[in-house]
Amino acid sequence: MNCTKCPTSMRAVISLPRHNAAFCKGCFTTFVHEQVARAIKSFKMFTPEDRILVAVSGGKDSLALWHILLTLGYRADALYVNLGIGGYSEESNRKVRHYADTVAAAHGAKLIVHVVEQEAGAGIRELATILHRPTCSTCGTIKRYQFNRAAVEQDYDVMATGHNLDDEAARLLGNVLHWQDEYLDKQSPTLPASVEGFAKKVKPLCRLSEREIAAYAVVNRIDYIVEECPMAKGSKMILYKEVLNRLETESPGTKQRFYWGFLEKQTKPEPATESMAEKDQRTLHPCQSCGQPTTADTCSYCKMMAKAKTATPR
Ligand code: Q46
Ligand code: ZN
Repeated sequence: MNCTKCPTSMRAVISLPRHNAAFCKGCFTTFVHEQVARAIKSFKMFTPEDRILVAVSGGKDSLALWHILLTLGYRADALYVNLGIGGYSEESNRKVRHYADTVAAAHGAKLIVHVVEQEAGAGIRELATILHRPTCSTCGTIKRYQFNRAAVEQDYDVMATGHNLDDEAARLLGNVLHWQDEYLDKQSPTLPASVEGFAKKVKPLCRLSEREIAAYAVVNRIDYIVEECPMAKGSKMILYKEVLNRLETESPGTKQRFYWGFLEKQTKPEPATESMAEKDQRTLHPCQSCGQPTTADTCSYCKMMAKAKTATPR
């Protein structure tokens, strides 16, 4: 398959069914940069003057995000929180440091490292056991706290995370399944610094799927940790992602329509609510032919029957 974008028709490295396109290396990189630039602009995330703190984990999403922001010329430093989860944390720590030393440093960007064990006296798993709480909820609280505090204390204008379209669609599905209204309100790709002490938070990868970011990382030779955190096994998020992937295979673009449709609804002002009965009273009147309620002059039943009478039998 060839690239659907460039005149030279280079060989495509990825096909994107939801966009009806296939891209070569160069066009794909441009596509990814454009998607991020669009998200930054349409959700008013930050400007080139702002100082950004990227939350990095060593995985593809956060390292790709750091890479894209630096390539686009933004002032982006990164914060890595070492959770102390055995070999997984050691390896992710190595990947983050490697990227910081070999790529980010040349852009004048620095890496800040927090070690949970040093700050809290124990790693995430031990803390969860002591507190009788699930590891991931303990981890979530600690990471949110550390990132926010670092961003505020070190005067960053905004904190950026690598959440992608798959993450956000899966989270939305979970919130809708349980009708968690207050969480739905917080699903915007830009959350303002609502009160003193709260950093502004943004998700510049919200227009890109997990598969697209993985391809971007490979094409741009970003060395990331492929292994997932061992604590993620069996999580609801993984299940929701699998369900959405099934739907996406059957009908490309489902994930995008689901999440973007939600964002669109969120930004539109609520129309004055009209009850179903009020709407019916406004739009329905008797059919000219039979008298049953209809929105047209003649109801669809009468139209169909009139047509059947005039049609010649086969
Ligand atoms: S890092 Fe932390 Fe995740 Fe690992 S312990 Fe759970 S929450 S799975 S994104
Ligand atoms: Zn091309």
